[in-house]
Amino acid sequence: MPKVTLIYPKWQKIPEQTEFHLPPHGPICAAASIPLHYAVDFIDENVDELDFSKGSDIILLSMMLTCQLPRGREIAARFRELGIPVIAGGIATMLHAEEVALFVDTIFLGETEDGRLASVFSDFENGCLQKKYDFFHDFPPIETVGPARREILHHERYVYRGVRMVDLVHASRGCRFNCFPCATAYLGGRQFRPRPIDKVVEELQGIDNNRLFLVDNSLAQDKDWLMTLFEAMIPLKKKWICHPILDEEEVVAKAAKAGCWYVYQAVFDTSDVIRNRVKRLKDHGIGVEAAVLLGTDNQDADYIKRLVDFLLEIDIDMAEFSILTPFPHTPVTERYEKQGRILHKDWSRYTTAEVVYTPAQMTPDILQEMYHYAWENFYKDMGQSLRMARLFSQVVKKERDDGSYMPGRLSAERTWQHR
Ligand code: B12
Ligand code: SF4
Repeated sequence: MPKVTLIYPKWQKIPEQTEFHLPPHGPICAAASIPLHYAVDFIDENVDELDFSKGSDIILLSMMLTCQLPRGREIAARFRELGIPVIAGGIATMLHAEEVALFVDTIFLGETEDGRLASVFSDFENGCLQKKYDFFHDFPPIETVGPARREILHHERYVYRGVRMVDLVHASRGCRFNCFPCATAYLGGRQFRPRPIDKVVEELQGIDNNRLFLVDNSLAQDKDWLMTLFEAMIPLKKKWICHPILDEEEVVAKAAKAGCWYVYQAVFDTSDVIRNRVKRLKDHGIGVEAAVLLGTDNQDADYIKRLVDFLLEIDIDMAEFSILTPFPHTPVTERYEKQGRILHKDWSRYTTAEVVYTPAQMTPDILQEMYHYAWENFYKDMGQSLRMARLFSQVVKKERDDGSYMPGRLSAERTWQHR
């Protein structure tokens, strides 16, 4: 049986974050389009060892983040020295297409479904692999997106303190908004592409994990579809986390009923809009993790201090601080390029933990200090593990209440909660 090695290169995590790894989603979706007569060996370098001597007929390199590029380049070079062809795909390949094309045999731009990746394999088998397969914005019909191939993951490695990590799934692709720090508008052409609800339900039912992460860009794009999706999810009793949800009472209430457990909510100011949004979620028993971008043009050091005070005041459950980073093909980068504010393009340092541009109202050093200030001060009185434990106790309670709790996890969770 011919063999494909599918590799997700490692990168430097934000040092302040709790050290855990989520199973990568892009690669296992791409894997679902690999012809079935290939054996697939999946290596997520963040948790698996990559052995260059193991042998493979072809390498698929999947890169999501800009900071994966330097390692992706090293991996590609080693395999190409061994005479094994390397095909790159994924979000970072699309965002850095010209650069990636220089270090692999073939770049694949776009999504793999509806025969797109199968055509590449057929060229490979016929000895006529091309340099570039360009399906960028030529999206496959959304109903051709099937379940991700989760069986290729080494599940036992996505465990933190004895607790199995969430499994990832998406109910839609694309996003119709165009926020300044985000590449999604470029990647998805501002088209919201919801999957048919029955396909989503079928995929959810097939996942042997009660705890999920709906990685859709935004669950605030189409109210009717959302309400139907949440209604269909209620009987499944899955518990899930997600990016922002449409901030309307009936939608949040339905999300909670459908098992929403906590939300990553972008917090960009100290307004009543944010305060009320967080309150609404919490009133429905949904935890909130603030995703806080530091260094926008309206912020100075005092602003960041006020933001941290505000998060504590509204009793947000968790906060993840990241430094605004000018990733390629985002509105903010276009502006900073014109203004000559980008300091360098050493992609390994584009981790969002390091300042790589000149902020408007602070020096880069002050912004860097304020980043550390934010992490330290938010977690000063209650550390990350304890806050995480509080969130976990909420999900355990929900599971106990509706009978979906898996008792096998009990001891691990007790240990976690008492740390
Ligand atoms: C889900 C997600 C996450 C998840 C990732 C979970 C995981 N383990 O996979 C979480 C929430 C953890 C996350 C974190 C971050 N993320 Co994020 N994330 C996304 C998001 C919303 C969706 C990605 C996804 O899964 N899509 C669904 C899959 C199915 O699509 P796909 O990956 O494109 O895969 C398809 C094709 O590309 C192709 N394909 C994939 N691989 C391969 C390989 C080959 C060989 C081939 C042929 C094809 C192929 O096949 C797939 C099926 O068609 C994107 C936005 C977006 N719209 O893409 C941002 C995005 C990728 N994230 C981004 C960022 C900035 C981050 C953070 C740095 C944010 C932060 N400051 O914390 C962190 C980094 C992690 C960390 N802290 O260390 C940026 C990347 C910017 C960049 N250039 O690096 C994006 C683009 C959003 C943005 N702001 O612009 N993220
Ligand atoms: S930040 Fe979220 S809502 Fe805004 S464009 Fe990106 S994915 Fe869409």
